[in-house]
Amino acid sequence: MTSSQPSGLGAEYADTASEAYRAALQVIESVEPRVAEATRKELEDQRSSLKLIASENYASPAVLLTMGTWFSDKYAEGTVGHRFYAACQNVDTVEALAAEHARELFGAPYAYAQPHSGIDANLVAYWAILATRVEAPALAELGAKHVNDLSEADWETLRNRMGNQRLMGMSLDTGGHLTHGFRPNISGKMFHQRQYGTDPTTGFIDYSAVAAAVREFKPLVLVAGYSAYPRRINFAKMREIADEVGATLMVDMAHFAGLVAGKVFTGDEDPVPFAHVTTTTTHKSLRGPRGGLVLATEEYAPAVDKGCPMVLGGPLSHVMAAKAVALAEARQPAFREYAQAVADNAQSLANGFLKRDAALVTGGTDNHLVLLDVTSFGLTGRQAESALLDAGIVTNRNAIPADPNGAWYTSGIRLGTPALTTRGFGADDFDRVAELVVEVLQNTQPAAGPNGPSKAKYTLADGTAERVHAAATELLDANPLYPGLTL
Ligand code: DSN
Repeated sequence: MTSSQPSGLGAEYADTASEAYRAALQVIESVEPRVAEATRKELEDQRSSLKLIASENYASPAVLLTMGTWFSDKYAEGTVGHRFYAACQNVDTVEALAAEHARELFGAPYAYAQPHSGIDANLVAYWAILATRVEAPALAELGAKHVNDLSEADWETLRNRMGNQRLMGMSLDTGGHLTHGFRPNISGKMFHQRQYGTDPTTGFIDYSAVAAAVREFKPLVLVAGYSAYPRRINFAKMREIADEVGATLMVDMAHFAGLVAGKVFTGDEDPVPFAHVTTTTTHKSLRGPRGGLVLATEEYAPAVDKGCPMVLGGPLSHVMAAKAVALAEARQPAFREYAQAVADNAQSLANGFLKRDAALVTGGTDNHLVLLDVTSFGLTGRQAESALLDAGIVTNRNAIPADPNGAWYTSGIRLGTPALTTRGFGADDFDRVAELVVEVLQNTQPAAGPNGPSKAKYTLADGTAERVHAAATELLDANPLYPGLTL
């Protein structure tokens, strides 16, 4: 990186990036013009909408450009220095750099940069936990080094043991993720699963209730982390709870990794010192390329390191290179300012809703997201999401605890601050965003479909979409996406 502080959107090298993108699009256009056109259009669309999806962000042009190289052409199954293919020396360099930056940034003993996504990272972690906690001791007990050395009967016994372990994670409707043991997901099928929720009155995690549930169920894996819980977690407490029953604590910090990297979450709120295995995506609040990471203690590192080809297909070396660049950016002091602004802006967004009498799950936030309960507007999440989109506000519908409309239509809207904070939005801008969201929802009415009441149909009062879109455009123009970048 240069000695100047990167803005996050590459304003300091915008002219060079513009030349690079113009040339790239010209080359693409010569082969398949429709792809070049869609690529240009995607930038226009992202520039002209209020992106409030809590899991999205804008990576720097340095990160994006790193992905468009010949690293994509290389197979490199295996791990650094131990590949199933020849000529992987440059892949080794970028993978080792990504892992080094991740270890330094998060203070982790070991980092694995290969997962293609957060779900992949969680699958790698689950297999690593099973391999470390179940497979390795069974092999030792049977005096075998490798599963191929086992008799058919012993192998069957081991397979049964591997397939009969227990996992406990936060339920989907209270903010957990599909991969935290939701029964229809593979995580809920490969393990016997049980879920913990939040306090029905406050919406907060009740640690004594989690402890009681864990004591009763005695999981091998206790998962902490969330996709839609608007509060911080005390990981010291979660580790205590896990230790009481000898469970492995796995933390999925995909949503808040940027706040950990930026030292907003420290002490008991930093999962890395407490978790045996920590997983994350790299493209959410961490502001990197689309992908995943696993951090682990020395105990779990050897099994995680076998992630490819155990669980993962060939590593995306071009994306690992981009992870190295993004993690180098996240180690700059400016990233701490960014992370603090993400949290401050979420406060402002939450206060903006509360002062306009909109209901928030848990009554507010202390991370990067808010979960708006849209039942007070007489709407489903699906109706609210669609009406907001009509006005150029991109959010996603999300279940709320004990959601009466289920996981498809939902009763909530999840909104996050990482992306617009990268654009430069401040506290006042987020107050205005809350005002615009409320204006849309107040002007939206449920409508009937051909067969009667519908959870998807709605009408938006005339002029609302245009009025709100114009107001949003003022905010967007004041905080341009990729300033100086011209195609
Ligand atoms: N899709 C991510 C999110 O939006 O939270 C999690 O998988």
